[in-house]
Amino acid sequence: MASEITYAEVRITNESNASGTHSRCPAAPREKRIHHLSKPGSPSLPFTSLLVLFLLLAITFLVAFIIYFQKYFQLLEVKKGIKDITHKELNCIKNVSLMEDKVWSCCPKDWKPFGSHCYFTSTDLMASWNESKESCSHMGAHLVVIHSQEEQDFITGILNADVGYFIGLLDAGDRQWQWIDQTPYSESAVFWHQGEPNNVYEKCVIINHRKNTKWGWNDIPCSDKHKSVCQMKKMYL
Ligand code: MMA
Ligand code: CA
Repeated sequence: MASEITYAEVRITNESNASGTHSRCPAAPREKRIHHLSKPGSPSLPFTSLLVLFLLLAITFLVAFIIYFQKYFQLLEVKKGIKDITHKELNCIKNVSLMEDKVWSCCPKDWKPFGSHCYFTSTDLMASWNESKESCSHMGAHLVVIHSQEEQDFITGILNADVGYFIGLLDAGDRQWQWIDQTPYSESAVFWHQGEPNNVYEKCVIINHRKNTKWGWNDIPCSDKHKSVCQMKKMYL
């Protein structure tokens, strides 16, 4: 009996050890784990998320602020540009470009677009080189500057073969050819008629059509009266 009791006691001890560890142990650490998660975590976790949220909000505000001011200044520039435009009517085309801003490229009405420029042939009476230069200038343009075969071909394509047109090329002295927009004069892109330039006293240049050499340049006296071609940069809105 006594041994049975002892056995029973032992069993109980064993059972309590065996089942107790299995049943209480997961409960005890679970409680402990909850305490660990909630006690130090309960003030820091929401605090961290609040901090992250605040930082995100701050970054979003900052980005929005920067974008807003960028757009604002862009708009100011466009407005200033529009004020500077002396032309009442523009023809614009929407550029198929990935560039987000300044999508529309415009030329004044009656001007012809080519590349990044607009071209205009004088409709008024013939004028000297200086008068022609002034006339272009009043329209926010300058006498045409030609830097490639493509440009030369485009320009001659819009001209009348029966008359001559002043271009923005000038002899600064001693056959020092200078473009009116200060871009360099390159011997690799010149379209002089055969035998031209031929006279040191002819310091201005026209583009005209000759039966033998077709379209080309000729140096002439600046006081001669001719039509002219004006050029300006396209306006981007
Ligand atoms: C001729 C020829 C040119 C010159 C002009 C001046 C008609 O062309 O000599 O080189 O510039 O005359 O009018
Ligand atoms: Ca000449």
